[in-house]
Amino acid sequence: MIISGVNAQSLGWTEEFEAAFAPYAKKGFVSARLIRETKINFTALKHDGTEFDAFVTGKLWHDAESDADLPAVGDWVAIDLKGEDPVIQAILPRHSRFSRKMPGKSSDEHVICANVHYVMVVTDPLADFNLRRLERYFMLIEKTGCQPVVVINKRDLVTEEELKERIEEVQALSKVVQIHAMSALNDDPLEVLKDYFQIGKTVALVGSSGMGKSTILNRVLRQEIMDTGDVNDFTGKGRHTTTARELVLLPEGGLLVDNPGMREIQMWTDEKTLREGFADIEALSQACKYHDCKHQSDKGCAIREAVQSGELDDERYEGYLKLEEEVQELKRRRKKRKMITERWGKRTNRVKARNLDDRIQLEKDERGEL
Ligand SMILES: Nc1nc2c(ncn2[C@@H]2O[C@H](COP(=O)(O)OP(=O)(O)OP(=O)(O)O)[C@@H](O)[C@H]2O)c(=O)[nH]1
Ligand SMILES: [Mg+2]
Ligand SMILES: [Zn+2]
Repeated sequence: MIISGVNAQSLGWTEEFEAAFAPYAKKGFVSARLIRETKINFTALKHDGTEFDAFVTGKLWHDAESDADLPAVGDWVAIDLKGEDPVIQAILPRHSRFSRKMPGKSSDEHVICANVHYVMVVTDPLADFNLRRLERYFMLIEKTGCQPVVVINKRDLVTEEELKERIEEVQALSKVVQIHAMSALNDDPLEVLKDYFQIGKTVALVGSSGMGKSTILNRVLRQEIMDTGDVNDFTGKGRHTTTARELVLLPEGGLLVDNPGMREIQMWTDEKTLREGFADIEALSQACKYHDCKHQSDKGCAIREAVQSGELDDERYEGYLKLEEEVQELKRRRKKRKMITERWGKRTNRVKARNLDDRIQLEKDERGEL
């Protein structure tokens, strides 16, 4: 399929990508942006609007330390078109990526979309409206270098007074967030959100299932490309209407990624971040009598003394004791992922196999079964 009116700029190509791509251009690879993810491959879009399926090379799999090192929708990649199948050889450095923690037990990173400028959190003013969850979204967005936008959709379901209250509550949470209230059914989302739909700028729609993300996308596109549907959000057991992640070009310029509704939106972490959270306690441990102090029953433990004197909170101390366990768990999962990746990689480099547990959790979450 060829999409007309596409050029490098409208797809978000910049001088930085051009520079990063130069060594791959020498090898005869082409650059393309990933616009859709399926179980085994990606759909890529070239600067001229040509769409094609591409597979991930075994080497990328092999070198990936975590999920974040694998391609995601929104990525610019270098593709080798010379063989039988187009193969993604490299990911060009991302200017941003919006991630969350993998659903389920893993604390690993799940990249929702790469090279995003605005993350739009869509919520309603009623049952879904949750300040703690919005706060988590803001923390995640802050980590990525994208700009947060909150869309309070379905304003037709509340009074002006109630709506005003909701807006003020969100405002109080963050100084940098832009807030828009609308009804995707009665208002024109393209008009309300026009500041974000600019040539070459990528907007990601996120939020719980049934909030109207796909309705917004369809109206902005002036056509029904995404299924929309009623979801029983009180039980949260309803099937999600959108099941795949897709980046689309808007007729007026700009790019929009619709996402399946997400129930879990938590921080992902790595060893450094885990340790940073306990920097004060690690500093205390310098004063422990024994170099290999386990900070439990050892004599002369500065950390335990701080707990006894009330200087250090008991719960934080417990949390610190679990830190090593958590770091080890993180490492164990990475190793497991790598092994599975290699096994699958040997079988076929076409199959994208994340850590199997993660993959299952991810799919459950996106089908609304979590
Ligand atoms: N009352 C009202 N209903 C709306 C509004 N916007 C969307 N809806 C309805 O909400 C339902 C869910 O909309 P979708 O666009 O499918 O929601 P979604 O966020 O894409 O959901 P998932 O794909 O499951 O994540 C549909 O029945 C829409 O018609 C609105 O502004 N007001
Ligand atoms: Mg949808
Ligand atoms: Zn100690």
